[in-house]
Amino acid sequence: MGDEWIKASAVVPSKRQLNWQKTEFYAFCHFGMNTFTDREWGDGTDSPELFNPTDFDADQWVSALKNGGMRGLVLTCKHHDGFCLWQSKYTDYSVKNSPYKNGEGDIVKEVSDACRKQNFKFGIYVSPWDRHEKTYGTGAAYNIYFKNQLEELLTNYGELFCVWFDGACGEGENGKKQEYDWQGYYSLIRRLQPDAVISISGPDVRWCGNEAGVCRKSEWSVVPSEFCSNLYIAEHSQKSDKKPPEKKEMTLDLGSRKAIKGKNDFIWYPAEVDVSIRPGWFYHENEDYKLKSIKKLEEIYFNSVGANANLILNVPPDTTGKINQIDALELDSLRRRIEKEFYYCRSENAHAFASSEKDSSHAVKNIFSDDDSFWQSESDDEKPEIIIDLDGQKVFDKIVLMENIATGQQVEKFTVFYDRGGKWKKIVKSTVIGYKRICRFSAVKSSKIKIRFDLCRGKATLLSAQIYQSKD
Ligand code: FUL
Repeated sequence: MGDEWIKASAVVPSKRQLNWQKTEFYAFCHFGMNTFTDREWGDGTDSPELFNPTDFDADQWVSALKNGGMRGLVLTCKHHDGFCLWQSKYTDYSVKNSPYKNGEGDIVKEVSDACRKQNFKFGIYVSPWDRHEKTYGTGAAYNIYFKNQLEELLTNYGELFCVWFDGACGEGENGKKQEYDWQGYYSLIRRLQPDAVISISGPDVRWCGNEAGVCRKSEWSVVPSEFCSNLYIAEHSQKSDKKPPEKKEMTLDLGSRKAIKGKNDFIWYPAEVDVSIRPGWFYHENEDYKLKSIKKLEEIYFNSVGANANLILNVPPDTTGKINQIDALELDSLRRRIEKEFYYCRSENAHAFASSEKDSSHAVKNIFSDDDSFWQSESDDEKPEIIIDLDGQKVFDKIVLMENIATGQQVEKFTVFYDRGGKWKKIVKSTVIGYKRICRFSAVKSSKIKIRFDLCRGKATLLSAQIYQSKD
């Protein structure tokens, strides 16, 4: 006991997890029966006749989301009401019995085609909890049904970057109880879409634990494997549409040395922050003027993408079948605002010096390269330091650090200083870095920066360090 952190330091991400992490910011599109019934959770009894987008335009979705700075989208192909947005062979409760394109339409096809056309990643949300399907709650029969549907989605719509399984279930104590064949679902996905991550009720991506848009201050991607158990996930997921999980309900420390004491088994299980641009997940006209402010969205962005988590921001298309202009405009402003934050790159002509380098292929100059090369300290360097010379006095208000997570997550504590009249002055004192840590502070003017790695598990690494100034 006491050396759990050594074990944790050896855990690395899979290739699919690495690729997912690089996606950083993408959209959730909640669209389905609830869009037309003005509800959040349907009970599976609403007539397919109600599903009737009058001006459906998937290209418009992708353009609007791309213009918001996002890199992909995840579509709710089937929500808890069981209504399918594709022509499933296994149920009548789908678009085939709706007026949309006289029952000939396939929303999943149109959205996935639009994504591919615009080089946008595409992922699927399929709710395991199904309130329409009769076999739900009977065990094997429902599992066969679910796997059949999954197979349709996994084979007919091109490459998927993510399969999002919701842990929510509102059946309650006396409701139906379905034993899900999780391992069967997962092996089907691995076989048919080996590059897709399985998120939330799955082994690849961890739900941050709330729907308020915040992750932990110290978000570890390596956690004890118990956090990936389906039982644990179900217990912490939503049980009613009235009360979304809040931040105060989540466990605040999953991965620190203290938190992992006495644990034996660790996994790479990075966090995703899921939050909606509107109060609800589905479109409701009466929420048209209740969008989160740009300031709030920007804060969410920095506190997720900038704090070692990915951000899935829900933008629900409206009853016409388009992303509402209000949301599209907001996304446009958000992208502009974030671009302004990274207006000047102050590390363009910079040089770096390190207290140690493992060898010449792990030189500190690698932190400014765009490729996969990275810096690594010597094993006997207890408190490695990097000094960045900015090539003259520069004003800056941000430093973006990235560990080389392909070799694990190592940094536990670090401090950043700037040179003020020949003395080092502290500007940032923080915990984990992980994939990305965006440190923001009031603008300073200086020609040098020092990064000190105060506590690391394995050897400190940096894939990249960039210094920015925002435009006023
Ligand atoms: C929750 C669901 O119950 C909500 O309706 C929504 O889909 C959200 C992303 O997950 O658990």
